[in-house]
Amino acid sequence: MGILKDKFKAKADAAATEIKAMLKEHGGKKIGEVTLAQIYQGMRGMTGLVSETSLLDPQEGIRFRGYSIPELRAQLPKVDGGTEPMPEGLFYLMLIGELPTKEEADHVTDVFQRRSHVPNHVFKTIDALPNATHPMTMFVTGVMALQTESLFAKRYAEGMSKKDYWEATFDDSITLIARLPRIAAYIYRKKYHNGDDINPDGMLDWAGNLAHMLGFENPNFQKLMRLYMTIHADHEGGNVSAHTTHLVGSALADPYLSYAAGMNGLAGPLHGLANQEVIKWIFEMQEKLGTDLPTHDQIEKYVRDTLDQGKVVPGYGHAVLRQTDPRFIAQMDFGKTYMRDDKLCRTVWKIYEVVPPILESLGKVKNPWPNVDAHSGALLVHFGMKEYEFYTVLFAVSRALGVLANLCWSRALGFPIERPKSVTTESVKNWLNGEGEIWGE
Ligand code: CMX
Repeated sequence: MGILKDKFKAKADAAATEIKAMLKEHGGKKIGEVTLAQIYQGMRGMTGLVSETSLLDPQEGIRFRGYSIPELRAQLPKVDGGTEPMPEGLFYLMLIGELPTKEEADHVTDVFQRRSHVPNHVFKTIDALPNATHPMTMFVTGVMALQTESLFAKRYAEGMSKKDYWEATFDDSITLIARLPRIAAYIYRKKYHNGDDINPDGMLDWAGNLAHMLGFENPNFQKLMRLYMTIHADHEGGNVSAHTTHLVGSALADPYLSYAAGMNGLAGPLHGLANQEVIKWIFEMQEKLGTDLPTHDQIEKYVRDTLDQGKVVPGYGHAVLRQTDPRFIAQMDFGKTYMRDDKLCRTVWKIYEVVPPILESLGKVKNPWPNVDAHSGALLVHFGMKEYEFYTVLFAVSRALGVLANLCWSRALGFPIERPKSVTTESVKNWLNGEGEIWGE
């Protein structure tokens, strides 16, 4: 077994023993109560999942294994001469539960490098799609084509024992993460650069190599990719992409199938696709107003028009967060360091002043503050990546780190198939009238 796998197994065995004892003693304890509104309205605030890799506080934002985003930016290992964390280090932290040393993060880089070869049939499958296909469709199709490589599927078909599920999941997860940058970059070059594909550089780290294969050699773009891949990786377990990956994985679908399912959810405009919607919305604003530096009043009018048309303001609001997303702040900090005078970034910062009071005034929006997607596109445009339909693919590559680390834990802890109870409105009405129970099978 590899070093990372050995460490993971030791941690997982200890955690499984602890959880077993905890459930034996406290398994009957109740956490909260479920209301009718929660059942009908997206299960908000209903605790129903275990996700070991990160925890979201509505006021403070995300913590990965206890570390906030500013702490991670300061404490995670960096490439030599680098300023932003290595996502490999975050993956180690989520998987093992401890901050890695530089050597340990470099080990993850080595493992990813060794496993990064993408078989040719994956490219052929992507090539079979029309060039107008949305990049997220190409990406998920590429992942599905790669599923031929699943060790989990192969070993399950051969009669693998339950006690080995974690190991096949672990191996598939590492291999899949290692290969995603190549698939993502291939799609970008195919769709927007006449198929002028760029070979990987065996000396680069995971995110640096992604920047290279996309065709951006500016060292600050590499820094951006490291930051981007770190902050988008995980947002506890209940968001659509994480929850879907977990749900599909609970049926023992292999990591390729589970991750692809989760990324189909990420491609929804209320979730990850919001990052493309933000830049599309700002570009349309610039065109409509005839300026690339709109005033406060012009933005306010445009926002009100958007709302009057029955649309949401993309990049604002959140189902759990109730403050400005620390991932937005980290990106604003990056922008103020490397592109203080960039007009698009300045517009994003002005929108940040304009939108929250307007959303607040509607009286129904629970969180008027910006989320991660409100800022990411402007940083990419600065370096020349204007093809906003591609942005969610970058989110998806990063999100693999969190959802697949989680899948390893779910299999190591032997979590069962997910199967919550649903009800019909008829049964709810009967229950309200005192004519029977609705719980239980
Ligand atoms: N603009 C306009 N209206 C908004 C809004 C926004 N940015 N955010 C919420 N609202 C509205 C909702 O549509 C809802 O209206 P109705 O009652 O008329 O249906 C009302 O306010 C209450 O919604 P909420 O409880 O505050 O928010 P939800 O938990 O239902 O939804 C989210 C959360 C993110 C889907 C929503 O805020 C939204 O649509 N935001 C814009 C899209 C976006 O940026 N998504 C990315 C989220 C981060 C990510 O996953 O990547």
